[in-house]
Amino acid sequence: MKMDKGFDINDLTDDERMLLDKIRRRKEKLIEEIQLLQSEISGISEEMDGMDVAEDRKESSREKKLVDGKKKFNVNPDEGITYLIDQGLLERNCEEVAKFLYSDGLNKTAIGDYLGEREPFNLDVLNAFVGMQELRGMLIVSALRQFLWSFRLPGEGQKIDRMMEKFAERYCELNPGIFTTTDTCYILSYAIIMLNTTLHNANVKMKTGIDQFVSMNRGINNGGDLPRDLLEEIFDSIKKEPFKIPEDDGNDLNNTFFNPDKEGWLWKQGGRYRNWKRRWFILADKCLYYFEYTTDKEPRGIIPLESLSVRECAEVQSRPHCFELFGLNAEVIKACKTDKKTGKVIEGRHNVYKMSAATGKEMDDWMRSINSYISHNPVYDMVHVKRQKIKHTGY
Ligand code: 4IP
Repeated sequence: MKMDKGFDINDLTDDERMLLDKIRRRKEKLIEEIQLLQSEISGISEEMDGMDVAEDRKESSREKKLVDGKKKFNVNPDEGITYLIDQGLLERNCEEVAKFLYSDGLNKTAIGDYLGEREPFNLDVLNAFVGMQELRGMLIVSALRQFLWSFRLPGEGQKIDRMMEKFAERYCELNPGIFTTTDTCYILSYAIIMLNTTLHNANVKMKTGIDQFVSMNRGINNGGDLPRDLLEEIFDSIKKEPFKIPEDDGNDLNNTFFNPDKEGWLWKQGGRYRNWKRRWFILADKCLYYFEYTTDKEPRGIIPLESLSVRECAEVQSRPHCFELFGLNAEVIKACKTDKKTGKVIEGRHNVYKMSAATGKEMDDWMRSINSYISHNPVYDMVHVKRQKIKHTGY
């Protein structure tokens, strides 16, 4: 082959021509294959683009349904859960539903309502929900803070009771050896909630002290006392930092325990001698206590409010804004007072206690507060039942 005058196919030998043909065919084949591959690639990438869009659409519709489900749940928890299950977003399984109750965007009142239902499935969900609370190694007050923040306790006594029982069981299971029984943990939990009220409610002027808190909890550990160190630690924790309770609209634990106890000056009429004395009154533990001075340690008299009623009454001896406490039968009201001469505690001698407030508003406030104390509170009854149970277990 001569290359000096340029390339001429006629100068090629037969063998060289055949080789050149072969190379050409191979090249064409390769080009064909490349074009085929390119078209396949572009087909696949189009397909993939299409799939992404479908996936995005699917994902966004899932998201939307989840948001809808949460909204429905917040209005009606049962309907919300049913919707999410029907849409395939939630399994009908108590563990899965309990897990869902910890997700963002749910109303804590709705969670509390759902967990408080008596249906077997809801009870299983409650079990699973409390079972997901990690309370190991926590001081009971911290455990309670965490528990009461995860949902809002409903107002109904039986519901509160079920939830607090579950809390006590879970706490004792994860922290064995602190309390003798779960009832102890249950009673102490309520005592802590009440302590929070007395320490942090601006309307309560006579704050519970550590000694009072210790004595309130005497005998609750199956007849024995809890270590003072533990009670002191709880007391300090609550004093330093009040409970954070999810905000809401009303009829719930906040009304049950976080209602202001009341205290203030009132004029009281004597029993036998109908003179009027200005006394400092405190409403607490279902009793009305009265003191001569705000700083007195011992009350002059104690009026248990159980089985009493309150009503406004006409002006007495020109005293304005009068109201009275009275029993259903006109007998002497069960109450006690300190006898001025002997200093001994004696029975009261009133058939009716007449009080006079400084203003009409104060009179209304007192009557409202006393009424809310008098009206039946199932939660107090439940705590009372647990206390009785502990008392009668033979310790
Ligand atoms: C007293 O009058 C005071 O009013 C007592 O109120 C009252 O007791 C007595 O009623 C009444 O006789 P004197 O101070 O003139 O003795 P307080 O204890 O707040 O000082 P009550 O039962 O209202 O506390 P009788 O019923 O105990 O006599």
